[in-house]
Amino acid sequence: MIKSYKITTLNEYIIRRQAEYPYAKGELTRLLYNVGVAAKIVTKKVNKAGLVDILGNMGNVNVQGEDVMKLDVFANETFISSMRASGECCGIASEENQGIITFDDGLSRDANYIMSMDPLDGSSNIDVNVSIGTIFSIYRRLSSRGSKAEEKDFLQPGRKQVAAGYIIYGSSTMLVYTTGNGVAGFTLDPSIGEFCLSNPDIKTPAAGKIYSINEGNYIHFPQGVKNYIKYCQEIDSQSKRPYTSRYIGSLVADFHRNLLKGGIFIYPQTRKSPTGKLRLIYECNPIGFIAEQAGGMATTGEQNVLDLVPGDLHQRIPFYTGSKNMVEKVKEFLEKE
Ligand code: AHM
Ligand code: MG
Repeated sequence: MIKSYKITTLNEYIIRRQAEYPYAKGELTRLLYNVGVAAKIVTKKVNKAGLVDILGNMGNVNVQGEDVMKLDVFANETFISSMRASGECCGIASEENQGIITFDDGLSRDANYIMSMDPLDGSSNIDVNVSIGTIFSIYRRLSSRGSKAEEKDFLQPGRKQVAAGYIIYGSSTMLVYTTGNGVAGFTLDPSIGEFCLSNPDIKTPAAGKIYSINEGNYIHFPQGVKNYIKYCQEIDSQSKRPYTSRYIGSLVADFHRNLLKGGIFIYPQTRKSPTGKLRLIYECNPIGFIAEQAGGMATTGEQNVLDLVPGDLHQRIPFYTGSKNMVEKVKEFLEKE
């Protein structure tokens, strides 16, 4: 007897969700579809990274005499061209580019959406075969359709996000996204080239046992964070402490693990990065939106991340995200100091 498997592909899922909104015109659907396409192209390159000479610096020449493009530059260009090709995006802000990129051809000018992204996050892990990711965030434009996208379109609070997600290039590639109605995860099946629904309606445990922070920076942390780390390491059987410390150094990978297992990710301000290291628009807003949609939360320590109004495209903030009880706890420690 032939066994049949019922799978739901990313595209089927997006189309099905669109049907839940009677006035939806399929614009966001097409945009998300193209995110999936770009993710597959980048996956292919990431998987080949150890085999071909793609890890060299930009400007290097490979054995065929071709210019070698660094993986992060490749990811940036792939997502930009995929968004341009969708015809549903009028501009992009990328962690890799100083200013915004506007798409001025006929179709894109009329588009309703803009995208902000970190095309390849976890740069220190690119060359060493450790999980890396792409983070994206989609907003409705504020400028009028038919005109060029403007910077103000990208400086909206995270609360205004229409969709956000990430792709993790790990032992398998996964795409996790939200449109504000729960979080769903898809795993790429390379044999059929499709993202298949693997984690419907992801909910993060309210209390976890993992804390993720670069403890090498301990000496530079605010006192409240130092005290919280000590709290995580204390013995207390009721709250299952000591917690486990896990830190990959790729936000996407650290967040993804904690999202599924329960935990907290912290990147506070340090003496080296007095306002924090992670970028509000490209990293914290999309991750914060997913955290909230999964039942967790994201804060700067003082304010909910999604309520911040970005001052500039590359603004950095202190970032605490993950299981609700754990984020509330670290906030208590910060408030005491
Ligand atoms: P990047 O955008 O240059 O890759 O930097 C962001 C990364 C995050 O993925 C990660 O959480 C953090 O930087 C790690 O920083 P550190 O090496 O200082 O711990
Ligand atoms: Mg990054």
